[in-house]
Amino acid sequence: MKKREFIKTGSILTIGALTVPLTSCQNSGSKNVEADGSQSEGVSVFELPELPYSVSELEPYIDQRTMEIHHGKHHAGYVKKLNAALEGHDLAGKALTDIVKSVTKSDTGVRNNGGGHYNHSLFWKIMKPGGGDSPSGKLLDALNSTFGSLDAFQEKFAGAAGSRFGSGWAWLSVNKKNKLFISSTPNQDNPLMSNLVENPGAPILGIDVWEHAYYLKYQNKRNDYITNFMKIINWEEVAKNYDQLI
Ligand code: MN3
Repeated sequence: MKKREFIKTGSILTIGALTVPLTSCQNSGSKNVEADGSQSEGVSVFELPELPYSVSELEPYIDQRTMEIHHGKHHAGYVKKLNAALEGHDLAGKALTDIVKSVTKSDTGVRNNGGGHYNHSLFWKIMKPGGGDSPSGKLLDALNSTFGSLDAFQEKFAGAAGSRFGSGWAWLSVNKKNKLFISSTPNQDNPLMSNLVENPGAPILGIDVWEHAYYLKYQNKRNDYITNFMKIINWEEVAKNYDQLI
């Protein structure tokens, strides 16, 4: 596929050996009418995905004001800055997953804002009002066999989220051997960034532990936010992400 060709991301993206489920990061192409009347495909421009619920529906665990600012200002800012960073860039026109997977340490604008767009697009979808029941099926089997029990998984995941120094994320991912693993990354990095992370993989669940994700409600009590996040995990969505990889 040509670099500047419009690429619409589907529900499954194949990136090397990893297939990554992500449906909400689609970019939109535009047709440009040239001076001779012919049409050419425009470079894709990313858009802010809509939330799959209203800004108040994750109450009382995540408050409405935090959601309004987090989605409407922070995520929107990553999208806007990503589009700006991609102007004239080699990665312009590529699917978001390919962009994220290709970033290098020195490519700060694409790294931070491509990661920011990808991470938040995943994050909104793996939460839901009234979520947090428990996983089932193949994912539950894999969590049990990898971590010993669901409780043990949650404890380890909460530990990774709680001990991330400064801003960043904790992840549950699938590696190339189809094994689950927990990791955390600084800033807007994520496990797809194989040039940057120690343990590469495809994330299926992530928690944002930047202060902007919880500070209005929880102030310095990050662990309370992490505990409450567990109550709104959309395990069906996480299982869907897992099943698409396995
Ligand atoms: Mn955030």
